[in-house]
Amino acid sequence: MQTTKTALITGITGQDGAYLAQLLLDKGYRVTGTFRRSSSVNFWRIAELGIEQHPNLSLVEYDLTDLSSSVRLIESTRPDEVYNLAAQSFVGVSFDQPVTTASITGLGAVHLLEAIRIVHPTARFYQASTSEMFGKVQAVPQAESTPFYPRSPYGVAKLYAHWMTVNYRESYGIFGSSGILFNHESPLRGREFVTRKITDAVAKIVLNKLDVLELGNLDARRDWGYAREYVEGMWRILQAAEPDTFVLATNRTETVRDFVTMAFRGANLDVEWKGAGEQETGHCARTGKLLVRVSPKFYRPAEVDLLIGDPSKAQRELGWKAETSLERLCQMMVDADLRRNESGFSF
Ligand code: NDP
Ligand code: GDR
Repeated sequence: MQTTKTALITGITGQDGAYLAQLLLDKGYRVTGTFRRSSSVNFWRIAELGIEQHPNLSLVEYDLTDLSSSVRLIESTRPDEVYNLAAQSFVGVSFDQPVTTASITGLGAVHLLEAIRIVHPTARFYQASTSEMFGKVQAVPQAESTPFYPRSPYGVAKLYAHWMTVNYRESYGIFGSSGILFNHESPLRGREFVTRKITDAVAKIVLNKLDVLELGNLDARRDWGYAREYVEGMWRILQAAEPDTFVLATNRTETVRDFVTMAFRGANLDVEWKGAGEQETGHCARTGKLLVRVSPKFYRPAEVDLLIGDPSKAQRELGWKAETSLERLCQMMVDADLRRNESGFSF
């Protein structure tokens, strides 16, 4: 059934913002999406989804680090639902830019919560929390009740925003909910993240545009799902009767190495692994050609070794479940990157 609701999405130029905007527009929402002023605005994701010119979509400039802009944004849009997806979201960069990350990813959420409290307290607020808040393994699998132990400035900033969301819920009765989402990927994933870096490199290697893929820690384990399904979970979180916290995950974990093997297989190449640690290399099983090597420059000062989520609360209370297998997701990404690189038009 079509709705007459309105939604505000911060970070519409990102992976999740684009998919969520499409989902809400399909449901009949009027959507305002925010983007940052920059010398070259990147609308390629909403363009690729075909919603850039949608009559129910408005795009407004906004920077999350500015409190007064946040107040004016909420005042002028008065949305039924606010999805706070904007963030400095790259864990690696957060070690180099801890203060910027704290300001955008941590305080930014509080600017929106304050704006809602001051001018529009009936809005429902979704905070994009993350499995990075679990960080150093305290329990397997990780659920809503698992203790947090973030391992990066990004994880710490997100934990602050997470607890502030809970605090505004408990202190002021704001409908503030948090989705603790495990890694989710897609053909629209940014190329700085490992899955897309891998699928883009596989495409380039196959097309002779790149020699070797260089990666950091191949042993890290992640619970990778399909982003399109996760934005549906975000929406369901805000449709619940009460504000709450939910884990969204697949409950399957694989190493970065496994994902590399899977991605090359998706382009009909089998990888053979040799050596260990910084000396580890991946070779074409047929020709012996070097395809992958490890470079310490991609290691992080502190690593999150093992993430695997327990999404049973979301399944029980929201009817949400991840459906797409990692093999299918990886193939989708490889195919998209082969297509883009063949056409010479790859973001
Ligand atoms: P992206 O990095 O793709 O998108 C982040 C968005 O935030 C971009 O639109 C970016 O704009 C915007 N942004 C960054 N800084 C600011 C700022 N100062 N003011 C306003 N907007 C800003 O992230 P994803 O789509 O992958 O993730 C969405 C959210 O979910 C993020 O908060 C992320 O931390 C969180 N998350 C993501 C997970 C994942 O696996 N994808 C898992 C768990 C949580 P610009 O295009 O200009 O850079
Ligand atoms: P993550 O995603 O840090 O989990 O955060 P990322 O894809 O960056 O890293 C996943 C794992 O791969 C290892 N790795 C590499 N990572 C990158 N980016 N580049 C490399 O070359 C490389 N080699 C190995 C990393 O060390 C790590 O262990 C993502 C982001 O979307 C966050 O915003 C989100 O909150 C979490 O997922 C859940």
